Amino acid sequence: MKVQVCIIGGGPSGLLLSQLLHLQGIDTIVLEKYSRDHVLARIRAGVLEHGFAKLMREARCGERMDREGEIHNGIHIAHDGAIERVDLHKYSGGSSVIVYGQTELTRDLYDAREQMGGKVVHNTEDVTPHDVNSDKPYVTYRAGDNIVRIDCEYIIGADGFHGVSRKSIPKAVLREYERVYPFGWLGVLSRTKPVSPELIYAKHERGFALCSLRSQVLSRYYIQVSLTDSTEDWPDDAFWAELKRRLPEEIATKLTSGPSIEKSIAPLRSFVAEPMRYGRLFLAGDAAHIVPPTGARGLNSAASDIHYLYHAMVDHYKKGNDTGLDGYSKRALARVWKAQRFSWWMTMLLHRFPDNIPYDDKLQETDLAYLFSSEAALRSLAENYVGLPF
Ligand code: FAS
Ligand code: PHB
Repeated sequence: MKVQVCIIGGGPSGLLLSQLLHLQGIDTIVLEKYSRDHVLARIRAGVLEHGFAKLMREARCGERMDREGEIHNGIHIAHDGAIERVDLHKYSGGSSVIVYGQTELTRDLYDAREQMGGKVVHNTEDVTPHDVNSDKPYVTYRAGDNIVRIDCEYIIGADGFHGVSRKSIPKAVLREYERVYPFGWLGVLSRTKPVSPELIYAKHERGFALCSLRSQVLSRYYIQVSLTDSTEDWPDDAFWAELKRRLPEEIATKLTSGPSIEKSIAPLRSFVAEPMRYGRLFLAGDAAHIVPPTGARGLNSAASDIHYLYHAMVDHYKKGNDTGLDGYSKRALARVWKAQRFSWWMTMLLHRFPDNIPYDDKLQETDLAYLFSSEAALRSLAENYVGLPF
């Protein structure tokens, strides 16, 4: 088979790019390792930048997001028993975020691919990029006993952190930057009324906590846990009790608990691979960079990669102009590192670090005190949270 662009990975990055390029008449195929149901069973991000939402509308996939998603104009930060609001709308000059689950967003993209007759192949085994540093790259995968070959002009590695694409870039070329945090996030999804109409990020001496939501009947909560913990160590009652301990009294008494319908622990890491292009192979999303979810940047950084790749591909195929493709890695990384910085800062600000010396704890307190005493600091947080310009 021959296509113009072969996309490895059927997560939000790969599907969004495939949809956007299809609308421009550019032929793609998406190769996904797992089934559609497996991909849609993942509970991940929930906050969308306004730039991402705009891209979903351009991809003609924004209808349900705009109908069922919630526009949030603020977040709250709880610390030392108090709770303070960050007016995102005011301090970002009029922007906001949309709270809409990654699961639903990915479902909308799959539906749109299907409706347009898009080529998405599931359960592809041993996907392997070949000759990526030549002008005739191709990808193979195993379908049962058959090896299927896809000849293409470009390969997009949108196969996440554990994918094959990044690993196919020679070590001599690839530079990896990483910071691993000494804790994880235990996340619980429950069919309960969210405790707050806006997100609450809580800093507490027992550790971080986050009150988020997917809808007015579906809540998403997180607590900071040790990396040695397992979900078995956290039966529902223990989770709810610990969450309430970390929230201000006025919030804890209002919190509705219930059976968890999903419970998982995600380790926290900051990671960037450079360059994001090697020959005809372009990396996008988690395949090239990971952030701790404290800044709600993970999915949004993936979307900015897709924004740059989409426009670069259109310029290449429609105008024969390769400036975008040649500048993709530099441009995408410039925005990725800003999301890295913001996510690292939010993580350092709001988590309990077991090895902190008293001086560090004082700095953390002072960082929070400065934040809520300075319009400039609030504007900086707000503009990063709603999404920096593409
Ligand atoms: P994805 O990982 O979503 O998609 C890659 C796809 O490639 C997957 O479907 C995978 O099955 C497929 N694939 C992998 N290897 C392959 C191969 N060899 N061949 C073919 N296909 C292959 N972000 C937030 O903002 N908030 C959160 O709370 C949050 N929670 C997260 C929790 C977890 C556990 C994880 C891992 C991430 C979380 N994130 C969160 C970040 C998340 O939203 C990612 O940024 C987002 O999924 C990135 O999308 P993709 O780049 O499409 O990668
Ligand atoms: C979520 O709703 O899953 C969520 C929201 C904000 C974050 C991280 C996760 O910073």
